[in-house]
Amino acid sequence: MTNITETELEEVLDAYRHIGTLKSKIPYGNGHINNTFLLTYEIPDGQEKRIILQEMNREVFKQPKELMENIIGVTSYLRGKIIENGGDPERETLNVVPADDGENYYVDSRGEYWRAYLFIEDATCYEQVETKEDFYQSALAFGNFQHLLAGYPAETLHETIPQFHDTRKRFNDFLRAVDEDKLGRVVHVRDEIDFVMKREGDADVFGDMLKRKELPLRVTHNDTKLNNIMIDNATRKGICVIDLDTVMPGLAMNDFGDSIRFGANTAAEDETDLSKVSSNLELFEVYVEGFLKGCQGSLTQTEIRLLPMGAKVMTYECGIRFLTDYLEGDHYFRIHRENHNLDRARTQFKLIEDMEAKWGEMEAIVRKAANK
Ligand code: ADP
Ligand code: GN1
Ligand code: MG
Repeated sequence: MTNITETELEEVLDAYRHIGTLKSKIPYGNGHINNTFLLTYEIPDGQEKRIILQEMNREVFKQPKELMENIIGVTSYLRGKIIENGGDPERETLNVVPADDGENYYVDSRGEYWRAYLFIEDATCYEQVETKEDFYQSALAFGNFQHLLAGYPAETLHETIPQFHDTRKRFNDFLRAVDEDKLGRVVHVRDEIDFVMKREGDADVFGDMLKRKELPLRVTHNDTKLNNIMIDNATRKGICVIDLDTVMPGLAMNDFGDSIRFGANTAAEDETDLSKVSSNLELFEVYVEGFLKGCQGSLTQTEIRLLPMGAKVMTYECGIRFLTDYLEGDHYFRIHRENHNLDRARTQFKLIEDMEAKWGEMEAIVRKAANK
């Protein structure tokens, strides 16, 4: 990710002049990966039009053209489904706005890739759950997203980040970072390293089952944080799933699990007071109910049984990724303060301890919801 100057941004804005007269531009959102701006234009009829402009993170997404092919493929497919169901395709999926030259992305003179989306109006991205009902609606929407994409030709999707949720690979990358200790930070995180090492077995649970063909690969979102869904301000429904950069073949439990990791946390992902961090079982329960309903009976018994494991594995993997990035000098996740990735890793490990203490209850909640 690069820091862009005003002149560099001007060049990009110049490539989208057909939208209207630019009134304002502000950095936007709390994503850790892309560089996002909210643009407000005046259009010929005198009205305002808002656009999301993003610089794609090229350290993370090495093949931006292929990434955009995925986005266009998936959003066109969803558009068809939304129209079939009588929905509003301008609000219920992302819509790429082409540049002046008609391309779906713009490459600036530094070689950085940009894209624009219609801004989804009258809807909100939450950083933390405010009501149980909102969380239920987000579960319904993420479950339904997976259900809607069940017929998508998975073989046409590019793998935008190879082995994205291969937890064993993440574990091995972590071991390498510890071994190399490029910044001499290992000495500060001995306890965290021990924590990860003790749970090494969790890195292989899903990978081993996949090898034994006990789990189906589905077209999944793979980044199902609460702030990757827009909740309609009026109806309070999960109106649109956004951040489609990682839509790839994956596991249902991981989509479920990443939502629990982030949304059922009683504190922020980067909370430094760990006494505030726990996994809320009431939120876990509503999410299980919403997700099963959204998937509309498509999950196998094995997948359902493994939902708690999905929550644990996603939290473990994410904790490992934050800690690895801390050890390697914070080049992957955007940070806003010193030790930010370490703080994020610590919240993940606290969540795991809490889930381990609540394991029986989590399994009972899933059994109850599955038998309803
Ligand atoms: P990142 O990969 O960095 O997380 P996202 O695509 O999730 O990037 O975008 C960052 C934030 O920008 C989102 O969390 C959301 O708040 C906002 N955002 C992104 N796309 C839209 C959109 N089409 N309409 C409204 N807000 C959006
Ligand atoms: C990143 O892009 P964003 O902020 O929605 C990351 C996820 C992590 C998450 C942790 C492409 O999500 O995998 O779980 O941060 N996305 C990518 O908050 O690596
Ligand atoms: Mg995001």
